[in-house]
Formats: sequence, C-alpha cells, structure tokens
Amino acid sequence: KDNQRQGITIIGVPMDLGADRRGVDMGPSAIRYASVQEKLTLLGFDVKDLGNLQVPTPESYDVGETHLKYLREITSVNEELAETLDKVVLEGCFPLVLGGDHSIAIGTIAGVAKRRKRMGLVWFDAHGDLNTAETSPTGNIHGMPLAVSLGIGHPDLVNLAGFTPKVQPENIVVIGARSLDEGERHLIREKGIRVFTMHDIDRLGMGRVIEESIDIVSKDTDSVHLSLDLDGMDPKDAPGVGTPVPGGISYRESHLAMEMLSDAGVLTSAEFVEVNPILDRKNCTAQAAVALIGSVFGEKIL
Ligand code: 4U7
Ligand code: MN
Ligand code: MN
Ligand code: MN
Repeated sequence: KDNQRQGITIIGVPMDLGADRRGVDMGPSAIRYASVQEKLTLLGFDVKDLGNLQVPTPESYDVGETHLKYLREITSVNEELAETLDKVVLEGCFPLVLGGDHSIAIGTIAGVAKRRKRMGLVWFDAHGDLNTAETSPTGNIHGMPLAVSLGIGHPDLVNLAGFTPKVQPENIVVIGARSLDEGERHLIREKGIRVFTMHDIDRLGMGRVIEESIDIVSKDTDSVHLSLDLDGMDPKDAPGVGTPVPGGISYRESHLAMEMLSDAGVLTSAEFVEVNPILDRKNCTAQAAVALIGSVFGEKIL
C-alpha cells in the first residue's frame, strides 16, 4: 500500500455533552501530549493538525430533554465536524479524529461517508452505542451514535449532512461488546449486525475475529472507518474512560487488531474517543491510544 505518502489530518473534538462523566473534553489534549503527531511524522506521514473544534461548555447551556441531553449543541458541533471532514476527504487526506465522547462519531461518520457510495465500519467498544431516546437508560447521546449512523434515532441526528443512513448493517462489525442494553440487543438481532462479543473473542481469538471483520467491512465498500472507543480495552490497560467495563480487550489483542487492519490496507479514516485524563493514571490511556494509532499506520516491532 502506498499510504506512506498519504497525508493525515488530525482534528480534535473536546466534546463532553454526550456523557455523564466530566473530563472527556480533555481527551484531545491528552492524546496530543502523548505525542501522536511525532509518532505519525516518524512513521513517514505528512501530518497536519487542524486543532480543536469549538464545543459549548455544559455549564452555560440547558440540558434540554433528559432523554436526549444537549441534543441541540451536539447536533451543531457534529454538523461542523462533518463539514470539516468532508473537506479533508476531498483533499485526499486521511482524517484522524480525537475525542471527546463518542457522540462525535455521528459527525465523523456523516463527514467521511458523504462522498462514498458504501462505507464499512469497525466499531471497537465495550458498548453497542445502539440506543435511541426510547431505549436509552441514561439519555446520554454517546450511547446512540451507531444507531444514528444506521438511520435510527432523532431526525436532527439521523439526517445530519443531508443523507441517511450513513452505513448499512451488513457492513458493520462491533468488536469487544460486553455491556448491551435490552433495546440494543433487540436492534442487533433485527438488523443482523455482526457483534463480536468478548465471548467470541475468547473463543475465536482476535486473529480470526479481525479476519472475519475485514471481510464484512470491505465487502462491496469503497471506504472503511474505524471508530475506536478506548473503553473497548480492558480497564486495567485503559483506566481513563468514563464508562469502564471489566473483562475487556487486552493491550496485546488490541494491537493485533490494529496491525491486521493496517496490513489489510482497508482503513480510510479513524477516530479515537472517550479518553478521560481525569480518571486516568499518568496519561496511560492516551498513551495506549497513541500506540494503537501507530499500529493503525503501520508501525512494526521489526
Ligand atoms: B460509549 C449506556 F446505559 N449503554 O446508553 C448508555 F450503559 O460511547 C452506556 O460506548 C453508553 O462509551 C456508553 O448510556 C457509551 C448505559
Ligand atoms: Mn463504550
Ligand atoms: Mn462508545
Ligand atoms: Mn463513555
């Protein structure tokens, strides 16, 4: 693959309106502090950092409907994110989005899917993020972005960037799931989404999980987005997340996953979300994110 010549454009989205725990807005800073740009430059890429999008402070806004908290503000940030990413794609650069809570995937996916005929999606997460206002136990929008990208949810979110759905269920894989709500289980069955739970990863091994995943996300697609929620990893390796769930993907398994995706040469965009430095230990979660980003872009041991 000649992605060695490709440009990478970094965009930070210090979003914390989609989650209950504060501090995730500092995720982009923590990942930059862990030397993401230096790593990618050393790997031979042409890296441009656009800085952070502006995100409203929760203290200065009304939460709005409690089953869709901060809907207005989250919608407008995601609109701007989608427009920004559309330009990055048009320039031929690889968009690398740093979060922020996972509600930003709504805008990321809208932006990177806009010019594509059909996009594959790798959703690395402890959670399904397949809730709607009706099924969500919390009303937090970071638990809804995968449903929204499938065209299910509030019209303002679903119709972002003027088209829906952004992705077809048969081109999605969820990897690392171990905390699903009842409505999410229902939707997974109804849509036939391929979910590799921790049980599946234990049984099959990460190698086979990724082989199967690559088939699913690249079948009839012209692009593949990686949406990586750091809580997909085990909290022992990535403690700095707002909604940790024990029994997750190990540091080594997560690296294998990124290396295999990189070797397959299928990825066209990526985002790393839910890093919360306030809950972290010595920035190790942001460091894990940067190590994984290295593997995504071809870093090898030997
Ligand atoms: B994340 C939850 F109820 N399912 O909807 C919800 F458990 O982006 C958690 O994956 C969502 O971190 C977690 O609020 C969202 C809850
Ligand atoms: Mn999660
Ligand atoms: Mn998530
Ligand atoms: Mn979270």
